[in-house]
Amino acid sequence: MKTNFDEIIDRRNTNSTSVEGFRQYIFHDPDLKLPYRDEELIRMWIADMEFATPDCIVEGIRRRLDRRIFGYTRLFSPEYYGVFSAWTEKMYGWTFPRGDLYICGGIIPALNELVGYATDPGDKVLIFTPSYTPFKQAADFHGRECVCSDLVDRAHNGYFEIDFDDFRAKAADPAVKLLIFCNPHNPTGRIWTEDELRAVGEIAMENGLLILSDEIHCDLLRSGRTHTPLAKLFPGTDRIITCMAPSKTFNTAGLHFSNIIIPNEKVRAGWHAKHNFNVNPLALAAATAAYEHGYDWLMELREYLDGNFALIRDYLAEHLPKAVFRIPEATYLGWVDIGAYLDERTEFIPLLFAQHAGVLLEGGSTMFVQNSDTYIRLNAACPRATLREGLRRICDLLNSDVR
Ligand code: LCS
Repeated sequence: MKTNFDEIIDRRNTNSTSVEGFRQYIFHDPDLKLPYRDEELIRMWIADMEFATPDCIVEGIRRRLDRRIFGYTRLFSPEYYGVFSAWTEKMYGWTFPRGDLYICGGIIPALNELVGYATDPGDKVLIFTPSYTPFKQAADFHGRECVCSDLVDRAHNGYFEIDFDDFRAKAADPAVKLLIFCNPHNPTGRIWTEDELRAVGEIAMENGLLILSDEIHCDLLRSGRTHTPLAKLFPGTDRIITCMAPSKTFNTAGLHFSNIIIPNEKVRAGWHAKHNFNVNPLALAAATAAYEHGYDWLMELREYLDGNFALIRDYLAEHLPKAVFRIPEATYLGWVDIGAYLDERTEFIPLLFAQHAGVLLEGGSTMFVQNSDTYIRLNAACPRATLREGLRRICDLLNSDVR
């Protein structure tokens, strides 16, 4: 492997949300005191990586820096579409017309906009739960009621599925007009099968729903897996809006750049009327370099993450045998049911681990909307030594009397 993913990189004093923002973001308390110094904490929470962005991207940004002027920038030349659509063709066997591609400063800002263009007052928005909380917030933000369909882990072995009876019933509510769909799914790590994707699309469309398919995790797969864009299975439909980004894949979330593919005229009209089309020239250079040159690095990253997940599986099996965990098919996020070890007095799982283990992680229902009371989410995109120490602390705490 050319890349040294074991390297520990100092992120202090970079205004990193992971390093400096956890008090506000997780605990809503900028003055929170913990019995650990900040540099002693193991950070396994927010979904960015402890790995350096690949050199090819840094070089792409550097080439753009050398042009020295960073004035207003928009997507005019066909270069970026060519590079990104070549990536989607190579990776997923799917492309889309150039005119459908829009750039936004993040998928969350895009969802926040799109819910407004895709729904009217009184309409409801459907999501699967547990969910990345900003999906619900995008509905709340517009005053649209959010309807949740709980995923089910029938055999309680960490394999989550859609409850299609429940989904069908909720999609049939005439007020439900929009599905925000996570493909692959954060936090359960599922890559939905083609049959599942077809069923989701068919049920949604039979009931006249639009679908926002958030595919931000689509490159972060276990080795040998493939991603199927939902829109690939429904060629010709204008009812699926696809969101992808280089940010999770290549650890560039701070550059704020995402691809929003909008074939739908109504939604596009709203976007054209209100969206700010400017893009950050350094982010555009980074995204272009990523999709043009980032493939080999990504394959190495996948291999390293495979190893990290094998470590989590083995460590938990040995030290926390009653935890329920399955290596996720996608994402770098492990979803672990620790219900067998929790005391009913535990009010906020992240605080338990921050105070008594010095580990920052997300967990419980307040962080994943619902259907996640006894779960923790472990970000495995860190050097193996960091991961090992995090696991040790988590297991030691759960095997002690403190919880
Ligand atoms: N969509 C999903 C499904 C995500 O998981 C995330 C980041 C985003 C969108 C963010 O997109 P952006 O606005 O950065 O383009 N997920 C995070 C998470 O689970 N914790 O921290 C960030």
